[in-house]
Amino acid sequence: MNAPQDLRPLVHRVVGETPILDVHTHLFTPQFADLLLWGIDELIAYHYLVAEVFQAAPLKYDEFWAMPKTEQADLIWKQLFLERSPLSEACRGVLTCLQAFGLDLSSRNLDGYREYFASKSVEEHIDTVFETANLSAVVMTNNPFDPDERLACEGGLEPDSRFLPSLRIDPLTMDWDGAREKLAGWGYDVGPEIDRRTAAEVRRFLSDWIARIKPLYLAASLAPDYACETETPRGRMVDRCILPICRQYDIPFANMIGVKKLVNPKLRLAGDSVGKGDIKAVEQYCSRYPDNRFLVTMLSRENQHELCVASRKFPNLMVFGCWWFLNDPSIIEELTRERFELLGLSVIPQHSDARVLDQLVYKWAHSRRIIADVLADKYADVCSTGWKATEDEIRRDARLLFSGNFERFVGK
Ligand code: FIX
Ligand code: ZN
Repeated sequence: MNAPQDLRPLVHRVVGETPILDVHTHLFTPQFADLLLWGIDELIAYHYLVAEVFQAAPLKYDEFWAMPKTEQADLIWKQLFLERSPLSEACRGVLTCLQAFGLDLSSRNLDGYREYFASKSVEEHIDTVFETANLSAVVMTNNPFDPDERLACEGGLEPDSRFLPSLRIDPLTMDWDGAREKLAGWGYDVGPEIDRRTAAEVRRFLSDWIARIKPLYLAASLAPDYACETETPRGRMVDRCILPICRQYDIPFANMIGVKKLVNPKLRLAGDSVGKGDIKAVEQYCSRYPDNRFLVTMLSRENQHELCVASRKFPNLMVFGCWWFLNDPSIIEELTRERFELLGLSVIPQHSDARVLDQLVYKWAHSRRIIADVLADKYADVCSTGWKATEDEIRRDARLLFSGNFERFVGK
């Protein structure tokens, strides 16, 4: 039998050439003006690096937060890049971006890097980033409870084929008392209990926003104790409001399970942490609501294998991404291997979670390389039997992973 094909170079080329639809980001179209973060100071002052600089240097929270973004970036650059090597994934990511934009990393001249970004318009930079990262589109996180976001899209969303909408509704599942005050202020007749009238009004609120922004999915981040329950406020919200609306508009409910909000509030956005979720919640929702579709990502590494097994049991469950604290090379490789081995190509292997436009460049450069390596191993395994994988088939497979599975699952 002739030697199995060495497909590795071909797989890396095909994966690199396959445009990606990034299913979860915190990016915005220019319609949202300053809510779209970009440039070197936002890159360096990313909350991942904020957490790391407080580990590295004796800082006072209030003093740090009182600094303008450029001073925060100067301090982080000094502490994490100059006074020690930038080895963390978040630090490395900054350097990957600068390299991709053709900047001289040997200079380590932050003001010089700033001049590059200052010379660009946001529209021009969006083109540069999407082309460099080879993205077809990103899905935004559109939160109607954020006052700035509401203002920006009160009149509806200007369609933009590169920035696709999702509707993010955490306050409905995490803070009903806070959410209902806002809903009442917006003219929805809601009360403290999620009874028949209030549930109908919450569904009206969701319908109004689905009409306004036409989201590809509804999404909520959920605490580790998330459970399939019907008699708690959270359970009633999901059972009586969210899932019926998702069925009515035929869109998935994206569950991001396992976040512990603000374990250190003084770190603000950097203060969230992780907790192991209960896979029973995923199994029971998928089983009890067969007419709903669930996009699921879990934040704890300890939930990943059982999430893969659950996905084998329920066609209405699609696993996505290596979320947040899992978005590191060693864990991306581990998760991608077990997913391909248990689910074949029926998975959305990654999302970027980018909060700063430029991060698309590094998050996808790093992930593409790992996913391509694992894919090449899997093709080598099957081709060692004498099976042949053609370039067209590898392109077909890559398209499934990087856009097709998601587009089919959301009905795009
Ligand atoms: O809930 C989420 O969408 C999380 O991804 C964010 O809250 C988190 O801050 C983040 O950006 C992680 O990468
Ligand atoms: Zn996110």
